[in-house]
Amino acid sequence: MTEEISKIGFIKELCATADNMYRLGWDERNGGNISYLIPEAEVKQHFDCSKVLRTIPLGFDAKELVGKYFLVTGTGKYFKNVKEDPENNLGLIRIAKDGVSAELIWGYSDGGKFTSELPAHLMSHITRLKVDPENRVVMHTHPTNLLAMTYVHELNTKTFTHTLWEMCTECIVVFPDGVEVLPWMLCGTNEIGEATAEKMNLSRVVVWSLHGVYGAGKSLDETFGLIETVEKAAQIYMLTAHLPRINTIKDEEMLQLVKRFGVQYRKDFLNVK
Ligand code: 2HA
Ligand code: ZN
Repeated sequence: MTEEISKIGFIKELCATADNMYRLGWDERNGGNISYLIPEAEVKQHFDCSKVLRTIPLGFDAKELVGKYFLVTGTGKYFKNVKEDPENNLGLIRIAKDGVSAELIWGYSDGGKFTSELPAHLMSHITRLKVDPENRVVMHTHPTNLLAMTYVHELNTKTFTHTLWEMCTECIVVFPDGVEVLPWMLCGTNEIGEATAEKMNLSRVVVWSLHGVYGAGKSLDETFGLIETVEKAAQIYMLTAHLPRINTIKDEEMLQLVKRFGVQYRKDFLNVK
């Protein structure tokens, strides 16, 4: 990393996050991708935004994001390598005025481009910004236990969420909006992007069955922490699913938690009156 680039807060943060996710074993090979909305004023402190290196077609219409800047992991790039060489593995793009292309301001230095999952990312940003104007991050990753769980648990949003909520006391407080579950779908397409974004209306976490997960949040830390908590719950499930379960967190107890912490939860996901 060159001295100057390593000092830029949002690049340093994304490098640290990708490195952390790689170390957890969630992002093998080129698995996973992150997009991070950076306010224009912050971008302009470090980059000359009048210089466009290249224009890259998006393959879909993102007119609602025209003029917005995103730091995005590159297609085919490994999370393992982001920290060592951010300029090659990351790119800073601005959604062009036409809404269907991206202007490259910095990065993808070997001639590469953004992740093939950009439709799912940008469509999810559009949805989440309507729900929460402070949303800045969309993160896709392959957490081991959550992925394993999609092979052995019913793929139903309500029952999947309920099982996760039962696995750690804090779950219903950390993700009271639950996890939405999508069936297996072909990745990298606008169709899976649209389905993911649609689910993001209801929840900040969307499970891609037999593949991985999407998470959204205000910061890299918050989004990472959200997925980390879901993954921890899935880990407890995978450690106990084959054993007779003699204890659980009851719905009445979860109700005490949501009242104590004052969170809005998916009421129809609990079987209490
Ligand atoms: O970019 O994880 O879903 C690699 C992936 C695709
Ligand atoms: Zn993936």
